[in-house]
Amino acid sequence: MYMRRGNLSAKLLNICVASFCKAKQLVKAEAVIVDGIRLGILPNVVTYNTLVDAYCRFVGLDAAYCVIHRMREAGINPDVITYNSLIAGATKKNLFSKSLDLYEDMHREGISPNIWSYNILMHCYFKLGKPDEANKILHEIIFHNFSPTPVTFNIMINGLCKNGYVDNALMLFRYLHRCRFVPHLETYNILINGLCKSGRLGAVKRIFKDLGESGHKPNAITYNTVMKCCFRSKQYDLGLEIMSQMRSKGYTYDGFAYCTTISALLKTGRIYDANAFMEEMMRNGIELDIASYNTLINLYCKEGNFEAAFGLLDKIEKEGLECDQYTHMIIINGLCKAGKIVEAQRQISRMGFHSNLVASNCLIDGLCRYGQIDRAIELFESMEIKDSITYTSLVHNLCKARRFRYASKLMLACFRSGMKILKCTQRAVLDGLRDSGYRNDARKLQSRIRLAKMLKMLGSKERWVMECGVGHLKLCTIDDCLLQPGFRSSGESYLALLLRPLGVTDPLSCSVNKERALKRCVFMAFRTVMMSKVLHRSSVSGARSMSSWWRSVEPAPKDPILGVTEAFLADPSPDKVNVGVGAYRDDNGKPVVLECVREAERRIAGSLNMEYLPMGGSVKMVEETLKLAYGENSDFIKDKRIAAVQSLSGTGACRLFADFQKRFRPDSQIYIPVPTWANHHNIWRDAQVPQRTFHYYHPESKGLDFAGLMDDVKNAPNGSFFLLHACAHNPTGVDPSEEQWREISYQFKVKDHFAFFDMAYQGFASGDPERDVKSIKIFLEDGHHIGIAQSYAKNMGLYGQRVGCLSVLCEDEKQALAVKSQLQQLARPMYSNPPVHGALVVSTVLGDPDLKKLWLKEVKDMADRIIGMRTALRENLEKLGSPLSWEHITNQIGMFCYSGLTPEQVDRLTNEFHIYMTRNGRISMAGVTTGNVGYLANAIREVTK
Ligand code: KET
Repeated sequence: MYMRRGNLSAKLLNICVASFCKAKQLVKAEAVIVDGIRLGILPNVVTYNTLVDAYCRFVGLDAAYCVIHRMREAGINPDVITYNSLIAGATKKNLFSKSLDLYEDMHREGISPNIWSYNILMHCYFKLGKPDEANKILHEIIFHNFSPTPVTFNIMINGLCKNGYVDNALMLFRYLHRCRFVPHLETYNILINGLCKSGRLGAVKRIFKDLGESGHKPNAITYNTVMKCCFRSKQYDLGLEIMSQMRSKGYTYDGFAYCTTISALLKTGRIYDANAFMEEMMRNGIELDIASYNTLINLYCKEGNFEAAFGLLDKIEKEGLECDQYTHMIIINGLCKAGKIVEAQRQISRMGFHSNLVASNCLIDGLCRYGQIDRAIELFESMEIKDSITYTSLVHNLCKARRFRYASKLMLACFRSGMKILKCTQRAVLDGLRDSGYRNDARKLQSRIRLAKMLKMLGSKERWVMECGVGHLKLCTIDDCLLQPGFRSSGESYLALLLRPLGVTDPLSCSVNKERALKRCVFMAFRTVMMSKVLHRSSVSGARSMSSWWRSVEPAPKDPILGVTEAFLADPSPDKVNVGVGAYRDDNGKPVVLECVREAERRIAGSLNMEYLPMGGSVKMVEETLKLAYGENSDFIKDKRIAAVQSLSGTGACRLFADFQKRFRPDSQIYIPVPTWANHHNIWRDAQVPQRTFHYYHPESKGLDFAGLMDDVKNAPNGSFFLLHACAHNPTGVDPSEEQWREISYQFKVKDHFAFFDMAYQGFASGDPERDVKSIKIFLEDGHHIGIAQSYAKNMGLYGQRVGCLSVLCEDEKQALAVKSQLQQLARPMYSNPPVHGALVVSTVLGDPDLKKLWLKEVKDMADRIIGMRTALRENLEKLGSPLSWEHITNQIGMFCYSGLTPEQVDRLTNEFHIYMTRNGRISMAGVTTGNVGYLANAIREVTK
């Protein structure tokens, strides 16, 4: 009870609600309203507006809509303030088009916008890149006799700058000035920033001066922006002056200000001042990011101040920051450039960069610069991988040392490896050869390079030039060509054919003046022969040449789950037991085809064609599948609010969703429980969505770490994506209780998180698919927009048929259609459309009441057999006198028992008892049978003694 009768008034109610809302305590605000109603004080439009605003800010638009709904039910209509909150809420979430829609709604309801509505609207138009529309709003403001507020002008100036109309922004600003309208300091800053981004230093200086005269005091943002502009335009002294003004005004420097100042000082050669600043920065404990450190290290290296550079390296380490790939390279490069080759080498070996291409390139460059070209050549020869920089820098330096013949050899090697060398370096080699009397070599080199380029164009590699060279096609110059016996026989008739139009009948005895034409023809003939040889070779020994393409490919690590099956299959022992993969077996350990599936197959046999399914898969199958997850009579299905496509089983559904998430929320992350199905990590990794984890399992209690889970949900940034196992959590077999699911759902609502349910085991938790969707039902009741991955691998035993479904619940039918079309677009380049057979089996089973009943019974039988095996395994272990507690075997649910066995104990089970399971100690209870449960219990007892 927050209120007592007696001192009540609607005003007081509103004050209470407003203070709770301000403190983000929406639950309490709601409680006050409830109390008020109970005591006869009804909330008025102000109360509701306060709530709407708070929900928009802290929860989300949907929640705010709920309030509006209540408001209307109470007979109070939303007003312009209500709508402004909604529009601002949508804008804050970058839903600019939504804001425009809301504005339209407001219009339709006959509510007139006020100046704030116009301001937000203008901002949206600018954000949407429609400055013309924004301009219209300004006219509308004036037309309706509203006075623009300072914010209006800020939005205008900012929007114009951001949309590339800096001059217009400047004009508007000047106009305001003339009208004696005093702009805010923020307006100045916005304009300075816009001008700075387009490099208008002159204008920046003028505005800065104006600002000084306007009575405003520039703040740290102003100084930083002006200074940034000065440095960008290379006006270092001016920039430094601005910075010192900032200091004299008592503003403290931040990391950015320090870095730019230090960089400017270094660039203008004031290294001591720079050092002093650096020391001061360190004294003040300013934290820098690694990119800033890199900039500073680079500047110090350029100045030759390696002591300072290494000092920074130490500092990075002390701060526990991680160097990125450039940090060490910058130092190595600096050392090499300064001729400190020994130090550079020491650094290389300290970092283990011996085979690092960039480091070696730096060394080559350094050695050459300081006249040690033979050592550079030695290093070059020892390098396994080289790039065009390696070649270019060595060739360039060889030319400088007038070693043209060696340079020409390297240049040719470079072209033959399919890389390029700078044109000016090529010219230096050719000119050098000619000047030193090797005219012939220069000519040969030119034609060989042309050939190498041609071969590259043909897509062949260095090997081809050499391998072809074993036979008669070694010749690379045109003159040589004509003298080769092998070439003559194959090329001559071709030559004759080509030369006939020129009136040349005997190509070898043509006159000198036809030489040019002849050479061209010979070259073409040579190319044709070469090409046929290349094509022939590649078909004969394609495999051999391939091996060099994939030289860098290492064997992939074994999959932690499917790798267990591979090892099991390879084991010849008759005693072997596979409790690795989550696949159901009957009591004889044999894979099961459900009776309902057999019957469905009988019914569909011969009746179907093999046409492609649509990109979204079988409509009927998807329809039936949605009913299983969302409920037989779900309104969401009726209202067509679900975007759903058939997927390649559960894995495919997860992957499709992950790709969708990456494409449309590219900056988002996914929160994954610890532990989880190992493939979840792979899926989101390959979709390039960064992963976070949340607490789920408590190893000591062998139950749910509910407190840890809730903390992680609360601490995740608002609007995060969470992966949840809908039921029968894999691998732990631990699910939240109904009450806990409700609390999770509530907290998700408060934090505006998105729940993605992976439901691979519907029916395996309780034996009844309908009861297993409890978690989803709770989330749906609470109004979440969720995503679901469904799979028929386990509950219909359709493992290898790859049938599943991905669904995303949307705001309305229009959105659902859009989302579905995008899901299909993602599927098209991956697999075009899903397989047809399994989908038909599913739709046949679920579409027929009798078969569906049979299916439900068979699911229950499978679940019951697993439950029976849990009891049997526990009893056996207890009978064998194991002193450990095995209670969790029967407490956990679903297909797996998360036994608590250590990886070493699992290894012993495999090596000594031929029992195969994943190294995290997960036992697939579906693989346990009356026949092997005793053996399994005994082995477990042995390794846990
Ligand atoms: N989600 C979970 C939680 C899961 O355990 C699996 C399969 C899947 C999705 C994917 O199943 P699909 O066959 O794509 O519908 N898990 C078992 C098999 C596997 O690892 O592929 C397992 O954990 O043994």
